[in-house]
Amino acid sequence: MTVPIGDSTCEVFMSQEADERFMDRASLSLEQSCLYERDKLQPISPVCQSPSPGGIEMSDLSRTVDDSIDMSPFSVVVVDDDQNILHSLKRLTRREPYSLICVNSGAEALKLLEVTPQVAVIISDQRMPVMNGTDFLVKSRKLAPLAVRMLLTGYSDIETTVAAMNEGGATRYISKPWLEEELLQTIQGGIRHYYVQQLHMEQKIEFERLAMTDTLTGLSNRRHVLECLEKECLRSHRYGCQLSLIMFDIDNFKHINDLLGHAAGDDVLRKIAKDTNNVIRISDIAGRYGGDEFVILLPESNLSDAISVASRLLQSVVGTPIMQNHESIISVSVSIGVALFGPYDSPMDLINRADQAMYRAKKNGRNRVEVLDFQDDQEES
Ligand code: GH3
Ligand code: MG
Repeated sequence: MTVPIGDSTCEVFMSQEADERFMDRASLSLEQSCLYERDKLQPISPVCQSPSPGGIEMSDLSRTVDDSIDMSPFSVVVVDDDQNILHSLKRLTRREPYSLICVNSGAEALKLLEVTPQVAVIISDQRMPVMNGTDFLVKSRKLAPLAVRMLLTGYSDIETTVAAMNEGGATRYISKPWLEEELLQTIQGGIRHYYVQQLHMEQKIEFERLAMTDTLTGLSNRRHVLECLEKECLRSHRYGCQLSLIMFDIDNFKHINDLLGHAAGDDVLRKIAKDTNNVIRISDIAGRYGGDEFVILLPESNLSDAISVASRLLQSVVGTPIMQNHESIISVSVSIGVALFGPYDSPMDLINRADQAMYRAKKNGRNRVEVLDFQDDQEES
């Protein structure tokens, strides 16, 4: 089929089972109409499991992955200015589970990479007019950093191959003419390698998320809040932007634990976290500071912005009591301290000031908001 990309079009050839899925995705992401031409070529024999004698494999993480991964969501992009090569590859991969997308030039391939998700393998010819394979592979790294890159060429000299690998990030070299079974295996190996890399990336993101999250409430943990505080204080010093901090603590929380049990106490902590999320902006950072004590960091906020967030939180907490076992109602309140960051403050000065304000709220009867400006310190001292 022909897919329009910008001012030009590209030929997209896909294996039989994958074409409809790709049509859906491509038509959605390209937001343009597509002309669909079903090819009439005959299927070839299924993949053979023999080892690959010719291809150079720089690294093979894929061997650690179960051979049975579902390859149908993945795409393989082939770039070659020779139409016959593209037709042969189309025929060769007709029975393969992944989508094979063929384009005539590096420029078309780059436009395609911008809108195509899950490109696992990029196979490029070396000698092409305008943009050669190495230049294309170098540029493709920005758009599809995890994709496995392969150089497919009939004219190999050592400099070209080295450049494609070192600069273009190619990890496989396939010579023309290719051995069919070897090429199919190499592509599948590339997809498995991509899958592993993607998995590692997802795990890394998940580990990072867990390292900054309080498991009970899902809010930021103390460490992450302090890291953010440090950054925001630096930003405030550098650019002179306002920064406020709210610190609050649940009133008589020990009572709740003693009366209704620790599990009910945990429910209260989760409920308070939910109330907090409901009153803050996306740019605010809410965290559990420890026990029943929470903080909200409010970048680009002056005292009156922070007081209004604190008041909404106070209302939200007392206004929505928790039902326990459909019978008893747990009424909770919080004492809130609000503080403004001063031009000569350190991060801990801001924390201490908010803590002082919160202590005042406790002292003055709980379920209330107290405020401390940095000028209050100066007046007091
Ligand atoms: P105050 O109004 O003065 O704050 O009184 P309080 O009873 O809330 O006193 P305090 O803040 O010192 O009590 C904190 C309690 O929070 C003590 C501790 O057992 C309880 N706590 C700390 N972490 C957890 C937790 O993860 N789950 C539960 N259920 N309780 C916790
Ligand atoms: Mg408390």
